[in-house]
Amino acid sequence: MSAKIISGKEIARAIRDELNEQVAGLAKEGLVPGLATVLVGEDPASRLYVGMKNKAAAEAGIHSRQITLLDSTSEAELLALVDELNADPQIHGILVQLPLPKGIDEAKVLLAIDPEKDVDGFHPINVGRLATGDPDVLAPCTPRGVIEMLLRSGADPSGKHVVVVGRSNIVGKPMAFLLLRRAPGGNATVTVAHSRTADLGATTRLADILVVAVGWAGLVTGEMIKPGAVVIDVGTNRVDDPTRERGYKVVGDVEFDSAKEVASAITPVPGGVGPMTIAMLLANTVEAAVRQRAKDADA
Ligand code: NAP
Ligand code: LUD
Repeated sequence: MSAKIISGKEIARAIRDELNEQVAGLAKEGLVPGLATVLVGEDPASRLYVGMKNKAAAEAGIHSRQITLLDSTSEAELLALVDELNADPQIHGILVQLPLPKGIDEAKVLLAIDPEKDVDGFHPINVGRLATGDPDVLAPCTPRGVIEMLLRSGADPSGKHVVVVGRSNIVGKPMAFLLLRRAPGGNATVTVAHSRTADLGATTRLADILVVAVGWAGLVTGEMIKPGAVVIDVGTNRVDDPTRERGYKVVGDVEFDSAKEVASAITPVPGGVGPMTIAMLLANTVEAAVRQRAKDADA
């Protein structure tokens, strides 16, 4: 048996086509959604992701502003930039790419972003709204992308046992909260595993839907998967590959070749969750712009 491949690339394309139309409609009403991305330092992967985000925003007709700061930027300078973006009426979404260089307190920076402009959904206010089940919250892009992929590929998590491997603030925890929501894409029974989980294989084998976000190439193998399960691989790991010009290839946290023989459906890496993260960032930016307009009209 070989699993169906859930193409994030194709689903993201469909979502981005829908957004193009929505943005064109808003432009006719005089609203151009604006996104600011902030990259601090030289990390090549972060540079690549931020570049892809800005390109995607521009393609969608979203006004995008990329601010690149030196690795030596102080916390005070970054906080001053966030304040400036908070006050800029052309900017509806602010994204500070993580991780930040040592010496900058990530929590402090996330707390400084206006929660209404927090298109990553990382501000504690939004984390709390997600945890309490607020249907209107801006939810983190990667887990929101996973939910969209499940729904659009016919794997509704409602009533299913979903095992999430990883408990980070950017993927694992918000993933669990979205799956628990009493809302479309939610209503799952959720187990969250992590590095202290005693028997990872026994836990992952319980999953009807398995979401893996660890950062360890090939950690989950076919024998750790229940036959027929749906497998979502969030991992994006660069491993050396001298046969390629750039010297590396990108692989997931799931050992694709063994997993595809056991799962009923599986996401590839690349071309799986990654493109969904970017599509959801655009969706959050458009949503933020529409809400800010409504709020300004009320004021
Ligand atoms: P992270 O902050 O490093 O968290 C990793 C999580 O995995 C932690 O909760 C850790 O447990 C757990 N873990 C580590 N080793 C484990 C093991 N042997 N068994 C079980 N759990 C283990 O990483 P992250 O930011 O969530 O990212 C995870 C992966 O997803 C990375 O490859 C990242 O590049 C990728 N990612 C991709 C996208 C995308 O859009 N495609 C977006 C975000 C992240 P403890 O909490 O106990 O340490
Ligand atoms: N910080 C993210 N840090 C890292 N891969 C992403 C990501 C696209 N504030 C903030 O964007 O949401 C974020 N907000 N993150 N990530 C990871 C995480 C952040 C990772 C991969 C991709 C975004 C992506 O499109 C391509 C794919 O999987 O097809 C592969 C690209 C390659 O490396 O060749």
